[in-house]
Amino acid sequence: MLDKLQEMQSRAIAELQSVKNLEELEALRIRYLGKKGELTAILRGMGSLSPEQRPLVGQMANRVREELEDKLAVQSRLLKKQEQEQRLVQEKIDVTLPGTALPSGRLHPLSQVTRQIEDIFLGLGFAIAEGPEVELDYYNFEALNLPKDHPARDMQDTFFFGPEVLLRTHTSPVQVRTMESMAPRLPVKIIAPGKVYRRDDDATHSPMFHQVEGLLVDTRVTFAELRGVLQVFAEEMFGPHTKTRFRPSFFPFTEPSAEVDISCVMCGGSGCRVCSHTGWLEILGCGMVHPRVLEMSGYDAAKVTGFAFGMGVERIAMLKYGIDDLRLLFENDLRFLRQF
Ligand code: 2U9
Repeated sequence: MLDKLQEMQSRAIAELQSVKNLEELEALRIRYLGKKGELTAILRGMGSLSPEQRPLVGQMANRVREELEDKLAVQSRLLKKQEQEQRLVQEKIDVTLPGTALPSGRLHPLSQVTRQIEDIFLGLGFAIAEGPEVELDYYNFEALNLPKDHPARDMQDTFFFGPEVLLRTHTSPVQVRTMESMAPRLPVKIIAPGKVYRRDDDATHSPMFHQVEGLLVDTRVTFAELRGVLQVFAEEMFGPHTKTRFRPSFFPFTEPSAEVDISCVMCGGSGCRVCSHTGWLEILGCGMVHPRVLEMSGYDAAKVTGFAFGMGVERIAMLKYGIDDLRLLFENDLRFLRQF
């Protein structure tokens, strides 16, 4: 049995010299020292030995195991080093090469336009105000002088959660809430950007869209100042040659009220398909805040005046970028969005 062990050891050491990689080395280890390996098999045969021989063979077996384990460890380190050196030669990594650039994301065109509008009004001294999208009937309608029988209150136009709770149909409740919390302090000079909801869904209407409304309340605020502010806005948004015109209109919350057109962004005013050959494009509505609206939010209409305006962000974006279908803004098709 001692001879058998000796022979096995010599054979294992000889084989070890010709092992070419770590897989072969592991296979060799299992073959000789594994649970079902040769050494285990030899040790199993010890049962037939005499009590004198048994410890001798046991000691020898342990020595063989230790020696083989040492040699395997040495060979393993050697092979690992060789494989690593080979990889370094083969891979030839040039750490000075520039990395692979990741495509950078961008803001949705509606977010970009909203920020442009915000920047223009921030530059004019307005602050940005925000408020809830789920609103009370009082802030969305009542406080804005929209009487109980006004068509905008119809279920056809408004998403109601209950008799007094709804999705805001404009951002005006933000201005009402701001006035209510500030009164009687002056000036109130804010814009209210955000999502609004109306029960409309076709090529030119989306049930959710974005507005930016503005409000300036102070002593001696005039319609002339409203015109000046909106002229600056039009020029900064659509270019320095942009003209504006005001047409009389009606809103329950402003008196007088007006609709504002800009000279056509496509033809400059000479008339084209975009402006239906009128030379003008409607961009927003505005007016002097109705005295009843001022009073309801805690201001003395005999002492203060105010102007307000409201615009649809989708419409501004479509005019600015020449987008002809509102739905493109909501489909999230990257081929479209990547253009902005
Ligand atoms: C308060 C008082 C007055 C906000 C105003 C408009 C005129 C207007 C439309 C533009 C396109 C809505 O998105 S749209 O369909 N808005 O024409 N909005 S004046 O007037 C206010 C707001 C708040 C306290």
